[in-house]
Amino acid sequence: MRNRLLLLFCLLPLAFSSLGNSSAKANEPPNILLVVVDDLGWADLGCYGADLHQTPNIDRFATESVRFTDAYAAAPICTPSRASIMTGKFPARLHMTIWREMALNGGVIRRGMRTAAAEPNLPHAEITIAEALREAGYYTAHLGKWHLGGADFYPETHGFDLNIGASIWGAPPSFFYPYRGNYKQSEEYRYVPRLEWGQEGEYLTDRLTDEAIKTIKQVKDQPFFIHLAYHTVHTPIEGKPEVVKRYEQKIRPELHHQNAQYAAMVHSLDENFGRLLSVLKKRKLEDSTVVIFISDNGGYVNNYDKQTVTSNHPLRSGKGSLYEGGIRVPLIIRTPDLAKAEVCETPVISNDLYSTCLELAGTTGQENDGLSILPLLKNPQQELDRDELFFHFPHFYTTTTPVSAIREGDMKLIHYYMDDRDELYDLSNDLAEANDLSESHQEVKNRLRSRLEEWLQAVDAQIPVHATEESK
Ligand SMILES: [Ca+2]
Repeated sequence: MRNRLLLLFCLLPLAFSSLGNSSAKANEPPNILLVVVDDLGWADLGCYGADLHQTPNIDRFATESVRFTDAYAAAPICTPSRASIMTGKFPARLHMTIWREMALNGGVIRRGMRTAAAEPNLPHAEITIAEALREAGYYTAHLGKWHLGGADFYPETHGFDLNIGASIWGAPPSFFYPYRGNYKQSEEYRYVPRLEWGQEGEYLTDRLTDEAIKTIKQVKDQPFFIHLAYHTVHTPIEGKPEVVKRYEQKIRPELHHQNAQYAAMVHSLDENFGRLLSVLKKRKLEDSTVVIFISDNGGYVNNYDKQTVTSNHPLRSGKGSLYEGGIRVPLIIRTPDLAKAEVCETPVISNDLYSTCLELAGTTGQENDGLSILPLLKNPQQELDRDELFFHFPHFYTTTTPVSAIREGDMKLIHYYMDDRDELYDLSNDLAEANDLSESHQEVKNRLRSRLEEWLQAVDAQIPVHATEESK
């Protein structure tokens, strides 16, 4: 892998010069707008088959872009997935496998198993995507959710010129100004930097978009990297009342999606993404801006306010799980000069965004576990020089017990630590992971299991242990 990465870095200048010359500023690094949505499920958008949610702006954007069917978040929850985007590394290698509040507790014993210890903060030794881009002359802005550490690890300490809204918290207590609401679990005030001044009734998704538009307008004589990390569609599930009403009228028993509040959140996300795109158009920045749209993990399938939040149908399970519903996410990328209106089925992973963005910018960052997917943006029918994807979530969540997984081609093995059990699925004909082949395909199972073990060792993954074995 290391040799491959070094080779990739050597080829970077060549790749960049062949990006295309039709843009107004040929051979100048493009602006990069990276939109990360929180907990948006694979099936939550119209262009991915949503049946209740209406997302005309994102759907239209997909027709101008490459839409990935097999894109993965590197983890089934927020913090590790976001760390993978910032560093290009697997969360297992970073030891960032759970959110900060849990990581601060150390490994905890549940159901007789001690979960892995984890790193609560994004280490400063990492060269983040923002640091590498700033070094290359970019203006770097973070807006919205961060969740990668305490105040000493905020975006401004990790290469961002601007931080709007990032704090230690993973979610606002309310999506309505002043965004702290009546937080039920504690009396704490969740401070949200630079969003202090607002209007009564103001909605966080609108506000973050306003701030992003202001940022786009303010950047002069520099390409920009804007990391717009919407808090939506994470809990609390709160849509705008007038939009919720509209979706309440549309719900039918046969639909997979049944939550009007959530549908309204997705609707507002789409509306705001549309606003961003029209600002780029109006300011004639379309020819010089790469737009990337991704979610940080699968859709949340638990209840909120006594109602199921979303469905990832046809995928199994959701956030927290290593079944497809927990890790497969929407990913859509629009480049000025490369492929349009294409669908790419090659598996890619959130770590890949690091090398992809840096290659687009004509620069390099640190050695990492991802690959630039620029070849797929030129020709979406291509394959990447990579046989496997790996996942490691050594913790409990409502949807899972501690677990690791490997996907090789269409075969996927999931290993559960509590009962030392493997499941094997063929995604080519069993997207729902309903038909466990571990008994009938022992040879494949054993091979994938040993590849998984090799990888866990290679990245120094923290492994959960049975509490009874600790004293041995
Ligand atoms: Ca998330």
